Amino acid sequence: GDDLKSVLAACIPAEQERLRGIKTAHGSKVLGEVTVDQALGGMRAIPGMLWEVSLLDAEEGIRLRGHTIAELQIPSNEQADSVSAELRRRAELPDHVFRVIGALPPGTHPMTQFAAAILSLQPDSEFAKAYAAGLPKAKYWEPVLEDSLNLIAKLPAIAAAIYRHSFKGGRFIDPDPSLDWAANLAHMMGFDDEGCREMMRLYLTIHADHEGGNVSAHATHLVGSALSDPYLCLAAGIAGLAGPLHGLANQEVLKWMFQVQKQLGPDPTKEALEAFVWDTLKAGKVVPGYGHAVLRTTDPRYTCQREFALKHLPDYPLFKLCSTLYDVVKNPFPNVDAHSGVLLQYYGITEEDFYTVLFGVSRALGVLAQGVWSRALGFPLERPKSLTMELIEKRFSGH
Ligand code: NMX
Ligand code: MLT
Repeated sequence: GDDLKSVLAACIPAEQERLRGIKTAHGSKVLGEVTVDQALGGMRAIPGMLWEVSLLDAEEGIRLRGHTIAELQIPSNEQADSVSAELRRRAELPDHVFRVIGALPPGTHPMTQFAAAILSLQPDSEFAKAYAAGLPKAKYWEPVLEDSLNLIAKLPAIAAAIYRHSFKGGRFIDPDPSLDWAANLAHMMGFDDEGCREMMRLYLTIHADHEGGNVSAHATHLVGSALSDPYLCLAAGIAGLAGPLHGLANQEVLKWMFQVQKQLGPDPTKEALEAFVWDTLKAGKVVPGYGHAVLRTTDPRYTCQREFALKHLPDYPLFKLCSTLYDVVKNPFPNVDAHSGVLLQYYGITEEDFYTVLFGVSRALGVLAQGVWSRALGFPLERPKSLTMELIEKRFSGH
């Protein structure tokens, strides 16, 4: 068959063999040295894990399985339809998930609701059950794939339920079985025009993966290395994505832009905007959406959203503000989060506290796909070495 599981089953043995070959031929070679600065500086650029789904280059940006963002037209129509059908079959959300979301105190941040809803599905984990029943290691990937597909299939309904609960008085909308995964998310949130659907497809594609070291991917990966099931892993990743230096930056960008509009009007001059940026920096705050731990160029995910905006909303005032900001800040360069909220606002998704949930729905694709590979390739428990200041002092100051 050419369903996902059969395709994977057919290519896993060769990849396992490849990994064994790398270990045998190169296992004792040196990948890099680690400086004290790196140990103190958030482990930036230390090569310490495998991540097959995507690879980031500081100058070029992300490649997903070797393809740049601009080249992403991958599946054939039949492949896309088959995955859509597979997800549709698994999409129904158990009633208790709505009750869990509804039971949280009013005002609970959508990302907290998201993590709680994901965890509330964990009792359904096939992997956890199979592991407890003594599943052999070579078969781990099979229930991990099941769990991952079940979870990915349910994420649009979870996200839409959080949206409707938080902002639309809790009136939920049923999925439309004729729609694809992304369009159904827009539909269940209450947005049915084709432009919004197309924006959602773009959004959910470009946020899917950004190699293994970013906070959400690494958190998911780390927890998975303990053989926690995909529900537990994704909840960990989502908790990391909820931080303002990571995924929550897309919410922060909008709050910041609204402050600009409030103080400077809808269409500020470059000079006024520059002064506003300086005020932000002098107040000891970051300019959200700008800068990146790895990228040293404009994020191609930003560029493709800009191209979408130039085509569909060229005269939208918030897009113009976003463009002027680009001209003013330039360095550090804008990342994906500097643009995404502008598109959402245009199509009427105006509640910026919700934006990181959409990032998370997309990010699940990459981190859960890698989770399947991590188990298929038998990756071990992650356990890097930590140090104390005393140890570093003793080692380098000769006492
Ligand atoms: N505003 C103000 N200062 C900044 C910014 C910014 N947007 N970006 C970097 N810097 C500063 C940074 O604090 C550092 O200062 P210092 O040397 O005084 O500590 C200096 O510029 C060099 O920073 P880098 O080493 O290039 O970046 P680093 O790896 O430390 O930080 C981020 C990366 C993403 C944490 C940082 O750029 C930032 O806080 N950006 C704003 C938040 C944001 O947009 N995050 C989203 C990232 C994408 N995502 O979705 O996860
Ligand atoms: C991401 O998409 O994860 C962000 O750009 C952050 C990162 O890569 O570190």
